[in-house]
Amino acid sequence: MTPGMWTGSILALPTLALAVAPHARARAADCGHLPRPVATRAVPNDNRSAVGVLANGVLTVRLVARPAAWYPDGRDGCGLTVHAFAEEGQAPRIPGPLLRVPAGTELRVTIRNALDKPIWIRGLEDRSVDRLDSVAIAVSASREFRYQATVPGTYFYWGGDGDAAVPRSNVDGQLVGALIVDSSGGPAPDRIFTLTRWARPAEPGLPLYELNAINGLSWPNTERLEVVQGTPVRWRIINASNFVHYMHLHGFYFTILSTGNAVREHPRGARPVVEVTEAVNDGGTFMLQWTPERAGNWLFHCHLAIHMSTDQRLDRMPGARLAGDRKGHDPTTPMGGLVLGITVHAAPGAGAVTRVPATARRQLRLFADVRENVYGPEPGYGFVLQDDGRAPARDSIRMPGAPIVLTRGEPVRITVFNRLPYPLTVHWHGIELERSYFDGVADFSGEPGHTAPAIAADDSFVVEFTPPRAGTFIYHVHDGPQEHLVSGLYGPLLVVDPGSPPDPAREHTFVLSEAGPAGLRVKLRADVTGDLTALERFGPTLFINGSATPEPLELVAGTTYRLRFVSIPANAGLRITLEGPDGPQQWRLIAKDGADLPPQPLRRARLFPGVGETSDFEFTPATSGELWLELADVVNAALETAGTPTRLLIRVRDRPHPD
Ligand SMILES: [Cu+2]
Repeated sequence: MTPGMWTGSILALPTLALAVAPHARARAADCGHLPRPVATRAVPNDNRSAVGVLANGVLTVRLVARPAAWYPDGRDGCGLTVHAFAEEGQAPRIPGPLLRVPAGTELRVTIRNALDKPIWIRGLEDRSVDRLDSVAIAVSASREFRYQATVPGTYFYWGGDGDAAVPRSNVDGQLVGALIVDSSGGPAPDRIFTLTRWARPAEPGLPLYELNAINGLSWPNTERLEVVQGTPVRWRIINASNFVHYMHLHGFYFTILSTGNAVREHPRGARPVVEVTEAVNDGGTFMLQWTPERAGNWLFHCHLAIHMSTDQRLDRMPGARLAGDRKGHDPTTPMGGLVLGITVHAAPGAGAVTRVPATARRQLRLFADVRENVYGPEPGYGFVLQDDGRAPARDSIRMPGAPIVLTRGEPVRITVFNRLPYPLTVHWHGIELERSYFDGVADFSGEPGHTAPAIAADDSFVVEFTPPRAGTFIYHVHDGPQEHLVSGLYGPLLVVDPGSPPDPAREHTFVLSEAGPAGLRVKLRADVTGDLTALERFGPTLFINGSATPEPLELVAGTTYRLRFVSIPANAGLRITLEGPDGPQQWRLIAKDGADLPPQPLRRARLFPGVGETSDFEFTPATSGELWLELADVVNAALETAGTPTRLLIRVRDRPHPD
């Protein structure tokens, strides 16, 4: 959705060699692959309390930049030596101490450099400027930053080597802190979540590796949020890293109140976007608000498969004893990284969810199947709906999964049969489920003490819900190795208004994904080596509707179509364009993530779909001729593409004349 984001290199190439028993479980983490940190342990910072002394309109703070031992996987996890900020005389904090003041406050922030190199500080100045200055502090020197904070907003400050426009993912990647300037009305109750990143320095022979954290911690050690049903929640998200993230909320829509970066915040004003996934660029910020209307356990996470995978945990990095556990399902926690768990407690007096008897529900039977040798020697997976009295053959797969078409307000009961050789989870992406038990996060969805397990091999699981909103949604495997997703475990989920079934003559759905596990790996390898020619040699690395060579489509000139785009790659940055011989076509965005939008202008037909976003457009081809829908792989922050795009030919016919 958001142009300007970047979606290039995913710096992790998991080793595939070592296999461990699927139920192997580290007690204390095995950290022999990492040097033992020697610095003082950093305290994870939940950004709840600001530091400094505020008196007579002046905030006085003394900070020190120093080495710190960071434990993103919690007390018993592995540690890294990084650079971090501390209050003078206190333990270092990751992320750094929160600075929070009312607009008009004078800040007097002293920073002492206790690192063994000079550092450049950014972000400690008023936001009446267009770009931030870097201010150097020599080794062992101190410097006072003194200014009046006049512009309210969600900002951050950071240290690093010279010209870094955003914090890098090197040893300085945790040398960042949130800086909030509240408007004169005072702060609304909120929470602040800072996303930071670390990547292992490139070394010959070592696979590149990255990890990401929320307020200094990686799932399952991230804070478990406790909120009360019916009470609105307001969060400020600060992407203090050099990579884009696609932040997705389960079960609820949120409203974007503002977006911005370290310099500027833009309120969204009268026409806020309502959605379930927000792309936040490197160095970007956003503020969201949502109301947890339904009790239970829910998630907020980055939808990049790699950023929510166990690879994010230090005891799973390449070279670690547990590395390479790619095929097995880890029952203790099948995720890691940028994942927050939220428990919504029932409001006092809130009634139970009304139960609709199974017999009053529309019944669907959905099979997860496997077929050998679909991607070369590798199997393909797929979701198949039973459409007559008999179960489909065990090796019948569909790419992408069978479209599931539901009716708004009609209770449905979907029995999911797992015919894969390992446990399965299915998430109903964008659906406002009444009960989190059906949400598809293994051993988490449900209520504390009553959670849904993964669906075991050759077992089944019944999912019940009543979709309250018509739109374009996704269903997909949730936890587990990203190879499962890209091998076919995703499909479009359409909800239509009662009495308006989808009109195949007037609407088309395009599911966008990676070209199977080989396509995923060639991309990861190209990212790691920086050698994009591997992409060229491979051919198309992306699928439109499960194919790198999709069938042509026929449209009729002068007819208005609804085009639904479902973006569900594991990690790829995508660009969609619709062009004819005379150049780009024009279309009108009508819905995002399944939520209808207020009237939008006609725009150039180009889209940078984020991972886990859906977009619906209206398109009216003007004249007969040939058009191309092109799906390309975005490889850098400048939104440049590389490799062989996947193209779908659209033949536009003249409207038949009545004669
Ligand atoms: Cu991410």
